[in-house]
Amino acid sequence: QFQKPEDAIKYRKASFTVMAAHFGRIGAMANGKAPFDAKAAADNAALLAALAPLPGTAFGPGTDKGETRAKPEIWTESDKFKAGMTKMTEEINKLNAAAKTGDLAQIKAAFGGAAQTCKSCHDSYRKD
Ligand code: ASC
Repeated sequence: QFQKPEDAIKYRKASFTVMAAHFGRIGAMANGKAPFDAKAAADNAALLAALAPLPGTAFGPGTDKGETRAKPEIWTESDKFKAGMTKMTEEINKLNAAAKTGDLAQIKAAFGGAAQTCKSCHDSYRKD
């Protein structure tokens, strides 16, 4: 799938970067820092749902070294790491469903759940 380990590392970082941009746009609305725009929320959430499965495909063998903050536990506890990635995609799918309703309260709740899954993997598996 990737020619070289550094290609996988670039790919996963790029996908997280794009996800953070779209997640942040919903977050700004959820946190009252930007006016609520139901269509923008739904568009951003739909993109996120498409993007969420991507980064997890790029943590294969040999991608633990190089320009990465990935901790070795990703590979030594790979079942737990994969479960975290699955949980993240599930919470993003819930956020997408919430965003389709156009109801800000539902979006806020789902945003919080999704953000928690980002944070928990960062706490366990990312060097600061
Ligand atoms: C974001 C972003 C993250 C998560 C995380 C949630 O907007 O870029 O990595 O939310 O900060 O705690």
